[in-house]
Amino acid sequence: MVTRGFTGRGSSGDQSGRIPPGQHLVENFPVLTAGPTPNVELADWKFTVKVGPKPVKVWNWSEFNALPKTKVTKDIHCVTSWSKLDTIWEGVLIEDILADAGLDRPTDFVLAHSYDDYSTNVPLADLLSGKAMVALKFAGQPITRDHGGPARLLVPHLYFWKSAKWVKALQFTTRDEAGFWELRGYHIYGDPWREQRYTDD
Ligand SMILES: Nc1nc2c(c(=O)[nH]1)N[C@H]1C(S)=C(S)[C@@H](COP(=O)(O)O)O[C@H]1N2
Ligand SMILES: [Mo]
Repeated sequence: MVTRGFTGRGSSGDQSGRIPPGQHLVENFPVLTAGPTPNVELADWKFTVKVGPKPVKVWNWSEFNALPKTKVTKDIHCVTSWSKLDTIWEGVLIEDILADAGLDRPTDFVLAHSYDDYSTNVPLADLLSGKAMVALKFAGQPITRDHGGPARLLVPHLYFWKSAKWVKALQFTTRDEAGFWELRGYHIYGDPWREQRYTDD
């Protein structure tokens, strides 16, 4: 049984059990982006939920910001081996997005799409029950552009490549379809506690 360290928020002295195997702690916040950083103006920003090819609901920035907001404090783990503790995010939980779209569980898998043509796949169960959000703020401030602003997916219990920056759509798929890094040798699921870094881990 692995101790995942959900306790001890605010008592950053006790870090035992919070660093997954093969990871080390950082205090800074590294930027990792596969290509150029997109510039998405709030006036042009849109977020879409699709079932297969079919758009079910589209929000503009002000509509999306009117959805219920939730604040979380989470540890994040990048596959390049850094982990950062107690990161503070505010955004809209995926279940609150789906409720506003009038969707329950159309399929079991989701592909997140980004403005830079990045994508990543996550099983729906890993996006529900307060596990994931479309984050709008980091540490009380709008998310900076290099970290995925105006809005990024946050799925902190999986390796951080699953937290798609500049997210523009969640697409329900019938099968678990590999995204950008999953097609390039990274694990289809990416659990840091089981060290699922590469395809065959
Ligand atoms: N759209 C998009 N999202 C992305 C990436 C990317 O290149 N494009 N990189 C991923 C990777 S590999 C990591 S580790 C995290 C890094 O997020 P950060 O730059 O805020 O640390 O974003 C993930 N999300
Ligand atoms: Mo990464």
